[in-house]
Amino acid sequence: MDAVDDADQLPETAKNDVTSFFESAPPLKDAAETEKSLKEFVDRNASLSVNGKANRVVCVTSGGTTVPLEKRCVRYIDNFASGHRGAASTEYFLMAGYSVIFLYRRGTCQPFCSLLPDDPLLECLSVADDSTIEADPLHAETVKRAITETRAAVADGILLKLPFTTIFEYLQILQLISASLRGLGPSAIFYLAAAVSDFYVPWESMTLHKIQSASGPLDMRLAQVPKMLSVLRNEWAPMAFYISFKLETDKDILLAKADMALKKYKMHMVIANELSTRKEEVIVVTEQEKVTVRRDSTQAGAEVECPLVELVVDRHSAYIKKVDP
Ligand code: PAZ
Repeated sequence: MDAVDDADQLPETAKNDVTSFFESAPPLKDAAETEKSLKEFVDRNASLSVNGKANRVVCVTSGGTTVPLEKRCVRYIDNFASGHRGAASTEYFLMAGYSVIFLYRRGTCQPFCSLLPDDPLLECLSVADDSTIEADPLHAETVKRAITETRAAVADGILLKLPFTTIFEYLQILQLISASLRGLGPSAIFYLAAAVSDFYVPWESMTLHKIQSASGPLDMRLAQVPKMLSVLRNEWAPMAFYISFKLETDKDILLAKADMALKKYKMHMVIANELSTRKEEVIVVTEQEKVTVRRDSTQAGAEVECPLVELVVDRHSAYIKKVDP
């Protein structure tokens, strides 16, 4: 039977699904190295505590997870996420005094790099007469900012960047992050902006070699990714402040789906957005309110993440006051 008496506990089947997902996943490369950097990062931020309260840390997830179809992966299922939301939000959280664990899809947008052209290596660098390489004057300021801001944040121990590609890596690293943030209690935020696959091919049923087209049309059954948000929220780091995102292309179902996620996963905030307008506006859904947050279109370069992060910081402060006065 699925149901349990205590609403705060997860049904046994959900826990078993999660356990078997992790047991059958390929081992995470560099797991020990990731754990070590997380420990150093969190210890450092705990030591930066003010008035006995830990420094605030946010885990921002960004970009989309891939679903490999072969173990020696040639083909995979992917999604549209560019990582802009996560990268821009990271900048605003850093400006607001938070430390950020940036869990991002390899190759997607990076904090402080949004103004760089598409091919920064070829477009931002030029070769001088004496063959030295220099920044093209047109992009010099942007390049300088990207390098200095990123390096300073990493060197100061307030930005930790952790890359993922597959759904397996994403969930494994998220579990490590939650274990290290658990001790920070309400000072930690999970800001889950990544677009995470709902379906996957379990590792044990995946073919080793490239799928051959000679065998005719591909008939493949995908399993459902276990509802990791429940486990994260209820078991891995239950005192943290949770913000998940809900993306739809049909605006008629968007708010109902966001409301459902709020209740089902006991999120503190769900950010509802539509694919085509996601850079212009989002709707912040909480138990008490629905607030539309818009980009300031009168300001060149203004981003919706600026007022959005401001609102999140405000609600997080109220949460900390409530649970840890
Ligand atoms: O990465 P991006 O800036 O292109 O897009 C951001 C987003 C739409 C992926 C994010 O706002 C979001 O809604 N993430 C959750 C998607 C989902 O419903 O799974």
